[in-house]
Amino acid sequence: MPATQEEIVIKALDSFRIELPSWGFANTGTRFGKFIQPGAATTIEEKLADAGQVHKFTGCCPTVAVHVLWDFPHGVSSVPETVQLATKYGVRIGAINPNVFQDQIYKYGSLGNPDPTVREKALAHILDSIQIASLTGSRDISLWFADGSNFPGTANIRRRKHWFIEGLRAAHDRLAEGQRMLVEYKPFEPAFYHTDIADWGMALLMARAAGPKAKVLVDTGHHYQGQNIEQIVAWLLDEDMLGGFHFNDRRYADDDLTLGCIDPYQVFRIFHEILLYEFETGRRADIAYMVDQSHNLKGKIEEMIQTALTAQELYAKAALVDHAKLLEHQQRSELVDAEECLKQAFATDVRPYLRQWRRAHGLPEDPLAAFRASGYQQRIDRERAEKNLAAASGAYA
Ligand code: PSV
Ligand code: MN
Repeated sequence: MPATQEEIVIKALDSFRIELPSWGFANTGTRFGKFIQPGAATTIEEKLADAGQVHKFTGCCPTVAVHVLWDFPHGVSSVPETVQLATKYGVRIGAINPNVFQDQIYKYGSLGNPDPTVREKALAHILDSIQIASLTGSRDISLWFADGSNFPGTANIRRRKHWFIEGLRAAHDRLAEGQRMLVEYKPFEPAFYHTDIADWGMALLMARAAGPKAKVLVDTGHHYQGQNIEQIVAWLLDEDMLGGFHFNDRRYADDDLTLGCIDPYQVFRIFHEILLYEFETGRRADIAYMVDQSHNLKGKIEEMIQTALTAQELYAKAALVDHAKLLEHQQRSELVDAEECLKQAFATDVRPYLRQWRRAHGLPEDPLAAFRASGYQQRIDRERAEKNLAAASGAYA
């Protein structure tokens, strides 16, 4: 007997988890300035506590990605305490993000810097991050490089490519059993002429050159306008090279807006390609779903809850595509019927099934309302206001 919609959605939700970024709870802004929120997190403890709230009310965000410089300013020595804090707040440490873009030495790049001493420092920081990952029990080391140049002729593009391969290989060699290296790409910003790892093809090539534990990370905001992201996803899946996502939405560039706020059908199509791949191959796609957003204006915890709920909803809708029927229509080039398979699933109201899943897991049916009623936000607004206002001119914390 074919499974009912309800059964399909419940099964899909049982397997769906999405990782929160620690930096999504901190004060962030644009290059024009930051609007400080009284309750924003300024320490790793506060970030983990806030992430714990999101998981407590949604039940689908058990892990938190951390950024080494922002979250482990004292390096490896602060790791055991951080792991304990995560446990205290009901979450685990997820992907480890080295930071080789913020220090002054990285003005002209990190692994792509013409100065070998800077390349060595960048590599040393990545190796420290791998050690941190071993101590936190994290599987993924997530690498994003701001490297690039602003003016034609100023950087040797081919030499930098070789230095990148050299550095990534050296880092790959130090990965422990079961660890992975995720290589993220981005077409521009902060570099505005060339970026060393600018697109999925370059990231794929770098990951292949680094070694078998390296995969590509797709940040949905890191594409040119109009680019077909789900095709990139389908190709990477087919090459067994898709390692994870940084989810966010955008209207113009890397806007880091709430997942699905501008184009929910885009997110649905990405999930659809993954689930179709799983249906056709009979294999579970081994992907780290993560959020990478900058909550400049909305309440940070509220926006994160909204994100998690939207991700669940769009994943559930994608699970409702009738894959067997779709494949037949595709094979016969029955265009309208094939497209309708997607549109019907996307139009289905899955919210009653989501509420049912939450009830079955002892979660509130409306996590956002439950969080608001809990008084947590009011409490942290009170407790953290003074510190936040004092730090109003600081950098990312
Ligand atoms: C860069 O824009 C990026 O997407 C990378 O993933 C960084 O780690 C993250 O944002 C933090 O700002
Ligand atoms: Mn990202």
